[in-house]
Amino acid sequence: MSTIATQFGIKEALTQLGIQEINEGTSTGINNFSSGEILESFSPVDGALIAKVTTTSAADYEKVMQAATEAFKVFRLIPAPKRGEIVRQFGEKLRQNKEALGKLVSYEMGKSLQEGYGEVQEMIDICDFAVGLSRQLHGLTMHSERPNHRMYEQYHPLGVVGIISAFNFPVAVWSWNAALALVCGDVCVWKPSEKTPLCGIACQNILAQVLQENKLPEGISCLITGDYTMGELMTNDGRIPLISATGSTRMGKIVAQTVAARLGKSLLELGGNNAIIVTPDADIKMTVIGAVFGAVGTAGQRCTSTRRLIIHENIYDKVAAALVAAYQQLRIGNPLDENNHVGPLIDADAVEKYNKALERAVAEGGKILVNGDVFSGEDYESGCYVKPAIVEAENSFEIVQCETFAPILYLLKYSGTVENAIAIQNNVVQGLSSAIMTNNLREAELFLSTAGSDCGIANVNIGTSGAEIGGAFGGEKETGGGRESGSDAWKVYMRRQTNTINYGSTLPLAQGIKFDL
Ligand code: UN1
Repeated sequence: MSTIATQFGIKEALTQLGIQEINEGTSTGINNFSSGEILESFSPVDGALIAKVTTTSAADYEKVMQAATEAFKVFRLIPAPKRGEIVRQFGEKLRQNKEALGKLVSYEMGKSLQEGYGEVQEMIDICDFAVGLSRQLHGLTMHSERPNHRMYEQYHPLGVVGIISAFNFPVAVWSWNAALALVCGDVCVWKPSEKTPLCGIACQNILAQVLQENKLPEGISCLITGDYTMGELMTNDGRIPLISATGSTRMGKIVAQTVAARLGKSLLELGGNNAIIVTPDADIKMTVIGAVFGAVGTAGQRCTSTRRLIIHENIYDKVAAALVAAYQQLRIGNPLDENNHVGPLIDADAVEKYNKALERAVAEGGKILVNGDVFSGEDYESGCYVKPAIVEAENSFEIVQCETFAPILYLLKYSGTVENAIAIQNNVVQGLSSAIMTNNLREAELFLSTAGSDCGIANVNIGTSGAEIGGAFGGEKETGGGRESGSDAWKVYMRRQTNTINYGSTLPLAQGIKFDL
């Protein structure tokens, strides 16, 4: 264990979560089996090796799918509220393990400890939501056009749900899918990011304990680890009716096409290019808090991170100055130390993308307002710590049109009415999250109207990130169109069936057709 890991109790956290030096990363629960290559998980916090994982081989994958398919036959017959009880117990175990899991998230992924705990809280919240939902998987009833007939619709479980998740929310995004899928009667096969396999193993261990305590088949929740080739097996697999994938737009396009080729369903939560519009009627103090947290929280590695600020020219200088001053207050360093605001990027590749994006922004004519930098020295040993930067730019810059997973905030100026700002905000290929800062009712309502933001999430006087689990989460355009988490997102995890019952003694046909024999 490294000095930081020892100092911040990572070893104890790993032990509590059942993580050993070498872990079986293929799992259908308690009885793990895996025989693939070794994957090493390094912490971006200090560059230290945390643990090793034996990944899933193609043969292991077959075993997992068989276990999952068998488990579904049992699980689908358990009444939904009883499945909710399983999810309730899982939520309880998450409460008991919140500290340990939050620490592991922070250490393996690099987000601040508070955000690590926040992520586990999202898991607990979605479990609570799913428990209530387990008694509300309603369909509608309709009036039949025929006498003595009744029509209604009902929702049945789909089967095996494949979950492919990203490194930036290594536990919460899985739980949004898994908690809903489980109350819906589905079983889950999860491939976490190869950058955060230990978070996956920790969650799997917690859920597997609940299944074991309830004498349920361990195949109800399966974990597979490895690189994109595992994802390919899943997306091509006709035994998986739904693939829920979170990640880049590039990855999502491949997943969408592969799953569509076999007429499977996919739920995609891909890149964002989220903006906050700041109008002359904005509260500047609130704007600064929302924008800074949105841009530098999780080191700019949320799909909901604020990447663009669209500021009215009359208040542009004032807002820019307030932001520059706020950025001087930021403390960048070990995310386990709660005095720091910003932790490291995930790896060296991300640092390179950050550097390249800043270079390109300048090459395209951008003006640096807050310098970027890569930290070096003893406290930044992993080499992944970067300084959040602010660049004055134009929406038309190629780099501004791209999602760079790093703390780079582009300031864009607009003049005239809010319609102009909305046009800039919508003029990107992505459509996840958006916000407006204004105390002007007309501006706020216009932003939320049909002629307003084209994103899946549109907020007033809040930043772009930090959505609550109760709403449906996802976005339009190249964000992929999927909705996860709250509201009626559960419907995608079930198949809908329309039932018509004739309780009379004749057989009238619909549409008035006569067919007498
Ligand atoms: C993501 O970055 O993939 O709204 C999810 C938020 C978080 C979830 C982000 N609740 O910022």
